[in-house]
Amino acid sequence: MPAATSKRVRGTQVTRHFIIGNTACDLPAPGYPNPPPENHSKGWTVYIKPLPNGPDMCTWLKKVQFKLHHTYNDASRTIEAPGPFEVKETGYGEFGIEIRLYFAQEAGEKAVYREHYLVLAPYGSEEQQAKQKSQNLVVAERLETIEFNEPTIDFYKALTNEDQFNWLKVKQGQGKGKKPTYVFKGNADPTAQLPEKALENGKPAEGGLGAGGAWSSQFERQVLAQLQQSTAVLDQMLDEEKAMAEERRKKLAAVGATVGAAAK
Ligand code: SLL
Repeated sequence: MPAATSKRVRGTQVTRHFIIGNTACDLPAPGYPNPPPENHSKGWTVYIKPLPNGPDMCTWLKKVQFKLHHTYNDASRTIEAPGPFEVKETGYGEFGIEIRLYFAQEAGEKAVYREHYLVLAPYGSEEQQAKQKSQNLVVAERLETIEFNEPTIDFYKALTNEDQFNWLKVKQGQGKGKKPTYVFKGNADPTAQLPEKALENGKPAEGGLGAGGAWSSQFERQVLAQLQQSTAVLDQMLDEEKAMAEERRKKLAAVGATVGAAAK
């Protein structure tokens, strides 16, 4: 019999945004073994992380399994909450990393699958590539979304609890014998929504949208607009394809009619 806690909140949906990505650099580099393993020219870190002012991921995420290329020892790496949900490695080549997200017990949800293709080489415009080379840092990230449909009552409570923003707080000015107070750092409000404008270090970003850890609903709309544009192109191709099919059908019918008439 299902536990009472598995009852679901009908007609409710809770959305969580998060980031999947990797950083990469040429070796040797700080934080990676020096000298690097033989033939390993790159250091990289693949990760799942929350939005800069978003809720704690551990409210919904229990563990993450990263499946690396088979050339790695122990290719399957599992990181338990509280994380950080990341794998730091060295290597020579790019490959697709299979990522499995396991949800908190009370979610009562099956694990979901995502993939991230490791990016090791500088990319983008010439200017962007020059910047990545001079900083010896490539960052390849994308925004991901998970929808919890009709969450269980316990899970819904966790997803709506203020405590999930505690990780954004810092200890402030405690005097001797006084209880420390915790306040939010940065000047952007904690929220589970995407900020309207891209944020960088808690401030509205000046640079490109979605670049360098800046995520916003403005960026989301931009991606949507691009998708709509691609859809329009596909629709047009489909229309053309249909018109050509109709043309072929007419021609065939005409041929059929001629053959039929000749047979009489
Ligand atoms: C390629 N598709 O052929 C890629 C393969 C291999 C990744 C990438 C080293 C692992 C190790 C490594 O970088 N493997 O030696 O531990 O280019």
